[in-house]
Amino acid sequence: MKLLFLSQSLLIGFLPLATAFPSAMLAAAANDPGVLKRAEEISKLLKERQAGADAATGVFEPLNTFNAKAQYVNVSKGSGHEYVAPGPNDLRGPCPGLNAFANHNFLPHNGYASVSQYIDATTKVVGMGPILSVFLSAYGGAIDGDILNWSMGGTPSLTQGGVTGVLGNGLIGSHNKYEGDASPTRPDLYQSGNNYKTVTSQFQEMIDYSPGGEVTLDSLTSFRSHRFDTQISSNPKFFNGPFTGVLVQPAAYTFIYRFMANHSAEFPAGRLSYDVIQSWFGVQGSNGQYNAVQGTERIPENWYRRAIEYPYEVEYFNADLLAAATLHPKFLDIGGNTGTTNSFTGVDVSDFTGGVFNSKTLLDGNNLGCFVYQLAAQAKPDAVLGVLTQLTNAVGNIIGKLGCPQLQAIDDAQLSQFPGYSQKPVY
Ligand code: HEM
Ligand SMILES: *[C@@H]1O[C@H](CO)[C@@H](O)[C@H](O)[C@H]1NC(C)=O
Ligand SMILES: *[C@@H]1O[C@H](CO)[C@@H](O)[C@H](O)[C@H]1NC(C)=O
Ligand SMILES: CC(=O)N[C@H]1CO[C@H](CO)[C@@H](O)[C@@H]1O
Repeated sequence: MKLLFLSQSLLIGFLPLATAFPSAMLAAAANDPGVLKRAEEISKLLKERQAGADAATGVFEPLNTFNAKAQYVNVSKGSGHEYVAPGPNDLRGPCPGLNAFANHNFLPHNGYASVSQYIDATTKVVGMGPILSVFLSAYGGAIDGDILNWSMGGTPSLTQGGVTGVLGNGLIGSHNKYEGDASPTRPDLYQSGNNYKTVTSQFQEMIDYSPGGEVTLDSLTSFRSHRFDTQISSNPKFFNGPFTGVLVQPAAYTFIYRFMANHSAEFPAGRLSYDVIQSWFGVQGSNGQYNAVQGTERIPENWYRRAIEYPYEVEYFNADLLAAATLHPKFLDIGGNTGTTNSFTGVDVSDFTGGVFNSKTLLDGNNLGCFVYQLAAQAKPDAVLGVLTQLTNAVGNIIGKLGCPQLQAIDDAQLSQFPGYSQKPVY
């Protein structure tokens, strides 16, 4: 049995974050006493079936605070953020949000950026909460780059990333570490040979799952369930990883509504029309005759981001994660197909985590949040996590805040039975 011991600093909890981060906001969020109360409220709504996948919306966005001036994102001509299509030397990858940011010069146009630049863009342009943003951005540095900088596409060339660019393989090269299976519009790596090009038919299916002209969190959650089942029945190497399946996969679905929807006084929590999602995903043509062109993701003109008062922070994301898993418990099944289609086998959560978590209590309190963020370490078993200060601080900040039971070790040998895990990707 191979045990991975998590570094001491990961377990301590509150460590100061680097000064570059918006520390006042972080401190305010970390001291918020309402976290558990809100989790209870949401699980009550779900148990009583008074709400669906969007149960968290009313709890986290109780008031209409729409402010057109503050939420408007100006991408019109002369703004400095007009759309510029990527050239052949620009890095673009599986994330439509980051691709769009680079196309609009909210991130460097070549697609290679520093952790601070990712934090700045995600918090300002779409209202990602600072703690979630620091975590996702720092994780990119640790997994995909050289800690300070990373590529949103593939491996940067020397000219794209300078001498520091040679260490990481970018988001495209992070299969099972950041990038995973059953994505909304991207294919599974071991089934299709690529993990980042938008598949037109998958985009069309997402629209078909969302009748009535708009895409909602409910429609996206049903679509995710369908994608999950489709990949089990078609990809012999389908793998639902502990981190990529349980944390990144839900983000790939909830971010669509939470970050891409347009906001207005009438729809303060957002309304995501076909036109708006089409632009964000870089899809040409019209319903029934779409043509997706990965890399051309675009922020629509006249678009209003989420409310300034209600950033999409860790607890909000966790609540969405919990709601989706309550509706479809299979989302939490860590495991995969064993080499043939429809052979999905799950690992025992309790065995996997040395008894700290088990599948029966995973949906209680903050257990699910604690589980997934501590698993962030699992994705980079070869690293001495103690030296990855940015990442360990970010994870420590989250698990300290959630009051987590301490995960001492992960038995990742259990995953070796899955070809989708044991096969090493070639980049
Ligand atoms: C630093 C912040 C971010 C990081 C590190 C990140 C990383 C990733 C990664 C690794 C994937 C691939 C996941 C998979 O295999 O399914 C992904 C997909 C995705 N991301 Fe991001 N992302 C970030 C911010 C954003 C933002 C701000 C948005 C929305 C504006 C966004 C929207 C999406 C969507 C919709 C997908 C799924 C694409 C598809 O398969 O259809 N992301 N992101
Ligand atoms: C958006 O930017 C353009 C170019 O700078 C400017 O002319 C326009 O007034 C701006 N729009 C708003 C609503 O601020
Ligand atoms: C966003 O909503 C406002 C208010 O309804 C509308 O004027 C604007 O055109 C919408 N933007 C997009 C991109 O649909
Ligand atoms: C090559 C490159 O872009 N390096 C950058 C990495 O990040 C640091 C810190 O933000 C920058 O100073 C470098 O220029």
